[in-house]
Amino acid sequence: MHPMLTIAVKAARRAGNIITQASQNLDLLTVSKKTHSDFVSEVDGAAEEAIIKVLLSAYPDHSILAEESGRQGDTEKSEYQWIIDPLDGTTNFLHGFPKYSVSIALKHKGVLTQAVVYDPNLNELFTATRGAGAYLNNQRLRVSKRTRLADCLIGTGLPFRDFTHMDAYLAMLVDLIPRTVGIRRPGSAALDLAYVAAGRYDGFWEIGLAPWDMAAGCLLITEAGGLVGDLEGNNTQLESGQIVAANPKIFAQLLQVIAPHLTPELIEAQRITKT
Ligand code: 2AM
Ligand code: CA
Repeated sequence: MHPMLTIAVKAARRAGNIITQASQNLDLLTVSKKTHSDFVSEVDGAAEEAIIKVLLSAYPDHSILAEESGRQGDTEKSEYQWIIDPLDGTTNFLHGFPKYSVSIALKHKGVLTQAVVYDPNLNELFTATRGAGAYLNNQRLRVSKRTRLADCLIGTGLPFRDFTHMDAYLAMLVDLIPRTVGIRRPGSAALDLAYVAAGRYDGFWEIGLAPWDMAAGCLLITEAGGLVGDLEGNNTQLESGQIVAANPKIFAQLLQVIAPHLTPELIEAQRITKT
């Protein structure tokens, strides 16, 4: 295992332990609201602190982009940036709904090179190193082999905070439901993307994500032989927050169903981030 991935795994497991311990006493948690239906607990903060401590004690010069504490370090000076979501699926966690994960990715000179998504409930550790493949625990991952959208299980996320694109999103959903065998919405985007890498889903799409929700999942998918892009298939997903991911055959078919429902506003969001 690449030494930087080993450190990331150590950090993810440490965060996982904090989260699991707290999950046994959910009633004791102090919860606050960031915005509408966007919650944060002290567990998010404690897990993030533990991750950053492990990463920075190994690599003190690296910079950080993390969900709760934002940016740390100088991205101009450091070639390395860790992108961290300490608890992806906080709402699920707070409800005792066991679909949440820890997500840690590393960018080197702007390119994703290491990825970890850890599910503490199933003890599933998804890892990837650029050029060296994606793994679930010690098993090599490949995206699914399905070639017809009609045979596919597709994951998504419903808008929960920003409802600007609700109508366009619902039009995509309505169009996709009868064209697939089913749509799922568990609520941890990082874990959903890991499931695309593992071939559990054949594809996934969502609007309005943050880079820490997606960074690790994107590398897992490409290293498992899948494709990731924005709603037009371009490479702006980390900036625009609009993402489509799938095995290579299904990727094109998903884009085709989504295309008629793209609004000027959705396209504009992808253009702005391209430059
Ligand atoms: P978070 O728990 O780290 O905030 C899925 O739609 C993504 O949106 C998740 O990765 C989740 O990340 C985020 N999210 C935040 N609030 C949510 C909510 N109320 N319902 C669903 N997802 C939410
Ligand atoms: Ca998240």
